[in-house]
Parts: sequence; C-alpha cells; structure tokens
Amino acid sequence: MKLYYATGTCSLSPHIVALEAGIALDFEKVNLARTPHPTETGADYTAVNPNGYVPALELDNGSVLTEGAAIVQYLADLKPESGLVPAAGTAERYRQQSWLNFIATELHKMYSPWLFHPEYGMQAQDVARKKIAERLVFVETHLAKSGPFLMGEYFSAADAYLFTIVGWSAFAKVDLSAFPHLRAFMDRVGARPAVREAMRAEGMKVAA
Ligand SMILES: N[C@@H](CCC(=O)N[C@@H](CS)C(=O)NCC(=O)O)C(=O)O
Repeated sequence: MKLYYATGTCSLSPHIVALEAGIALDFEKVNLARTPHPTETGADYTAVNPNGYVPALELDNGSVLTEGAAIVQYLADLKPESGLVPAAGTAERYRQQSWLNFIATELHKMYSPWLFHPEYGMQAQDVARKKIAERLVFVETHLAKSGPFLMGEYFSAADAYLFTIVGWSAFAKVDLSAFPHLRAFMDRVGARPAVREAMRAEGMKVAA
C-alpha cells in the first residue's frame, strides 16, 4: 500500500496510525505548492485523487481510498489487535467515528484553509480562530473529564488525527494557553515513539 502525503499536513495522521499499527507502507510525496500538484516522481496527483488533496491511500489492488478519517479506520481495521479502533458496529466505534467527524469538520476545515491563506483577510481569520477556540473548549472539557485520550484510557486513531490538526496551532496562531489538558495531550501523544518516527520521517522538527 502506498500513502500519498505532504509533510506535516493532515496526511501525518494516517502515517502515525500505520506506524502505531505496525503496517509497512510505501510513500509518495505530493508537492502542494504547485498546481496541479505533482508527486515527487513527476506524476500528476489528480490522476490519483481528482480532488487534488492528500492523504490518499493506494491499496494493493490498485484502488484508491481518500479522506483521512476513512483511511485511518481502514488501516487500523487491518490490525485489530493494535486497539486503534473499536470493533465495527459497537457503540464505541460510533463514538470514535463521532470524534473523527468532529475533527474533520469542526477543526481541520476551520484551521485549513482559513488560517493558511492570508489572502482571505483578517476578518475571516478572526472568525475561524474564534470558532476553533469554542470547539477546543469542548475538547478540553472532554479530556479533563474523560481523558487522557479522546476514547478515555487508550490511544486511538482519533488521537492521531487530533494531534495532527492541533499541531498546526503555533503556525496558525491559535492560542492553546487556556487548554491545559489539551496541551498535556499534545505532549503525551508527541512523545509516543511512532508519532516521533512519523514526524521525523516527514522531515518535521521533533522535540528533544
Ligand atoms: N476532506 C479531506 C481534506 C484533506 C485536506 O484538506 N488536505 C490538505 C492538506 S491538510 C491538502 O491536501 N490541500 C491541498 C489542496 O486542497 O489542494 C480529508 O479529510 O482527507
């Protein structure tokens, strides 16, 4: 299987999940700075994902799975013993899907594109930061009451996704000072060997 990724973007989440699950992947880097995005081999990435965005997972049968929230579940389901997703059909699985959907729609798509494109202007950025702060209050309250991870006592695929998106906060000037449990979560997840390995492999800076 091959993961199409771009350094430090949302594709870090399936990268982390693959390493946590012990799944060996091939990787092909996508250059998001050029449009249409070429891959590192010079291929046109829209031939892989017509929407042009990462991540995309090319399966061994040649078919392509897109959407980060679906990809992390697919990978984790390949290794149920990793405990990264609850069993399909259980209430716990729906609870995790609820978190994955929340992260995708309420966080990911508020940080990106709004806080990554200064051309949208300060007003749009202020609105996005205010909305993100409201959503992070919800996450903070949950972690304080039911943490230390989103699913409680165990690290799951949803945590990899949350870590990836909240990890953009310094760059996006999203202030985390009011969220001590979330900051502790970021430190806790950031210290995991698989997370550090994924970040290092993508050429990201990893805390000492
Ligand atoms: N709905 C997609 C969105 C993925 C997404 O926003 N990817 C960004 C990087 S974090 C991207 O590739 N942007 C470049 C583009 O849209 O052309 C998902 O959840 O996987």
